[in-house]
Amino acid sequence: MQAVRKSGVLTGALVGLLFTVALTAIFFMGNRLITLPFVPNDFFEWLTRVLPGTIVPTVIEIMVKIIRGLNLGPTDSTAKTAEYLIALVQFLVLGTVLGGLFFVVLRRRHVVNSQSYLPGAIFGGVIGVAMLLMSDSTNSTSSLDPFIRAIWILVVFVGWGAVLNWIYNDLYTLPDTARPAEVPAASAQQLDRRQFLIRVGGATAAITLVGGGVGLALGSGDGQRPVSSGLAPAAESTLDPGLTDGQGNPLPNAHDPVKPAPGTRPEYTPLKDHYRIDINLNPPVVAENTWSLPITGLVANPITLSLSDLRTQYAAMTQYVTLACISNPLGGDLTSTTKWTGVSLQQIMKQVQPTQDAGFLRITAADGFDEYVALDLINKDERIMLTYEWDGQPLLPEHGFPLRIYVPDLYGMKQPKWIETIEVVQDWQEGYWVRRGWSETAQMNATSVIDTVATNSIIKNGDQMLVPIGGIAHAGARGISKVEVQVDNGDWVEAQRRGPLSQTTWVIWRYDWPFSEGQHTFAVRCVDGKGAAQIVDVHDVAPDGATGIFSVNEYISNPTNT
Ligand SMILES: Nc1nc2c(c(=O)[nH]1)N[C@H]1C(S)=C(S)[C@@H](COP(=O)(O)O)O[C@H]1N2
Ligand SMILES: [Mo]
Repeated sequence: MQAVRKSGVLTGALVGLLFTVALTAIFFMGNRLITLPFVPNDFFEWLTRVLPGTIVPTVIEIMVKIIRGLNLGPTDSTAKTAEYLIALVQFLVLGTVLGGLFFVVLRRRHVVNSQSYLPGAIFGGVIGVAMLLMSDSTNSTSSLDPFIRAIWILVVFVGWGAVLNWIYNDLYTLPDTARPAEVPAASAQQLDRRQFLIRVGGATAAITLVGGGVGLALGSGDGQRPVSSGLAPAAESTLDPGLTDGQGNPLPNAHDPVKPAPGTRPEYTPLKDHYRIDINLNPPVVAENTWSLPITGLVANPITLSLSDLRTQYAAMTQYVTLACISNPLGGDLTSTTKWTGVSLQQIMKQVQPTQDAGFLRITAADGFDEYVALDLINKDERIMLTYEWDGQPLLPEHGFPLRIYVPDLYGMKQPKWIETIEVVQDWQEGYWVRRGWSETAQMNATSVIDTVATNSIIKNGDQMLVPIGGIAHAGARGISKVEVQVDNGDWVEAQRRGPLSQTTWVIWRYDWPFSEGQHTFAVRCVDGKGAAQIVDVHDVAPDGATGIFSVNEYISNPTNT
């Protein structure tokens, strides 16, 4: 094997890919068994945080469009699934490239007679160090001691590099005497290589099956960490499930005579269906017993609060809130309503006493997210609160356990979950998404949506037939003073409004439309509580949130008489 015939790049890439599949299976098993870091996800999360400017938001926007365009399912969970897939593919591509690179470099250096695994082990070690730094900076797939995590990642990558080297040696440093004399050199080597790769492929498949299988069968894995609930099970309720909260308590507007048109989204979102948007594949793990909240900076009286301090030392406040993501397209499902409980920041600011220079709260979160809130705003609005419960339960891990903030009227991007620190500072700065091109103010736009044209719930009114049409209207904390519906470019007709759960939630509206068979276009618009009409100009979500008139076009056929 003296002559260097091929660069080795393709062979190296193939071996790199196979071993990275096995590597992924090993990381998966470690993660599921004892929550060792799942490096492919950590690598993905690291990348999404360091990629400059608007690359990530643009990718998200395209993803949301595809999901909605192809009707692939709920936007948030489908997007997360897509992200997991991207994370996996990205990691495999990286392993493939590194495998090719490794072979090329050894070939270039004419390493043809070595039986050492050292170059590979070093190569793997260098990648391992890079990976453990990335994994550490995201810190979201493992709750284990950093030292154990580091050793695990290093050992696995050193092993990966060493086996890469072992394959290289076997493919490219076969002694000439091992080859039958009558077979031409090239084909003998190719035969060996093919057999060899089949064996490597087999071994890889075995590791992958065992790792993946053990991981799936035995592990509890992350994302399933126990959540302390400590609450009595939901009481039996005789009320319509759409009219109670998660504990079965009647909602404040349960007796409102205006009922939602059949098919309208639930006015109070079941907790499990609340949309979820954040920069993490798996929610950060925050343990209640080690968590505490330092409130420091420009204050006369810095304090540190535990979760139980927050629960017991301050008056609790409960508010019904509709949250929306600035990435929610017109008529989209990235908006939900639930009951938030926490402590008004006015109480806490009174206690810490910001100094003369103090201007803003800088809030940081366990996942590296950060945002700023103006003290002026807090002083004006007692509803701004540190929130520890949703729907009468401690926050779920994916919704920010143990603590998140509520700031009325602003999109979710301004409202950190998993809060870790609050520092009172003098000057405003751009928060996480603002630095990536999204709105500085992020005030919620007024929006109205048709959820249903309920042709199978027609109401007979004398000889008239009425089709209930309905949906939601929302304008942040500004309320809704009017909803109007237009059919086929006719006059705008005012719809009925159901009394909302609070000033800051969406309003359920309905319009009982006099039926006529045929193709029809239905449109809706609203006016906010301050008299400002919904913006009709069509804008996509970036950078200020979607605007425009929502409409549906449908063929309405004569209901079969029964
Ligand atoms: N720490 C942290 N907080 C965050 C985010 C995040 O990525 N990290 N995403 C924000 C965005 S963009 C939205 S829309 C809301 C969504 O909250 P939810 O997932 O609980 O519905 O959380 C906000 N708070
Ligand atoms: Mo968002």
